Amino acid sequence: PPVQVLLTVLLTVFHLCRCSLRPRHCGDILASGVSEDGVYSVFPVHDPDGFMVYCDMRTDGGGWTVFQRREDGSVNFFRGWDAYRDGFGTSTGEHWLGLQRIFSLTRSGDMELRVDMADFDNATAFARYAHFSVGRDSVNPEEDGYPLSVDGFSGTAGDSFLKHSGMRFTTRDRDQDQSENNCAAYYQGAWWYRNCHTSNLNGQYLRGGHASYADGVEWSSWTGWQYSLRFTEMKVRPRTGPPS
Ligand SMILES: [Ca+2]
Repeated sequence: PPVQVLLTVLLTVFHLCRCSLRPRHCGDILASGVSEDGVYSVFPVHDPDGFMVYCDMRTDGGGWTVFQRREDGSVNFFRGWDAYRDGFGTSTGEHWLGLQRIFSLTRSGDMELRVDMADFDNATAFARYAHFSVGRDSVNPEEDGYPLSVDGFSGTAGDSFLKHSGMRFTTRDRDQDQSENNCAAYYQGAWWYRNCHTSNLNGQYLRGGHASYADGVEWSSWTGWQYSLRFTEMKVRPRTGPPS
């Protein structure tokens, strides 16, 4: 009947407008017709003030909201709790978006995670996880330590993240890992350490092979514990792909 058709049209238009004006994440921005990589404002459902993010609109269909990037060692990643909670660096370069924002992005929908990586010989690999969230079941995510929930691996880099699922975030000044030491201090990073890690993407930017053990930008299933990657990027989008 015409009334139902009209309603469907109106709802579609309303949805498109809402997504264009107040996109929740880069997936909404892509769905509104924008397909250029770059920095955009997003407004997660429970974060009305919004914030700026870098959108990867090309990789595997695009619509990825980037929350971590390493690429040249220009930004110091060996920082304390407040910095990891609030974020640091610049969206177009090396940065960490911040645990509170990652929580905002992943709390309301079922997001997938993609980790893109490159070494110093221009080889690339990726890891993808069908389910990813931070602090999703927490009443107070910061008090809870922004626990990681990740599942459903696929990709070419091998899995170096599943063993971290369920762990709280540890920084050099807030030890929430399962080691008698502080894994962040020991491995010069900040991560959802257990005892201690199979990946350390916020470690020191050591530029390829290094003599020290596991304190660089490591993804052990791809390059072991003594190779610091040239490039890493962590990004999320809705698991079912960009909404239409
Ligand atoms: Ca400890």
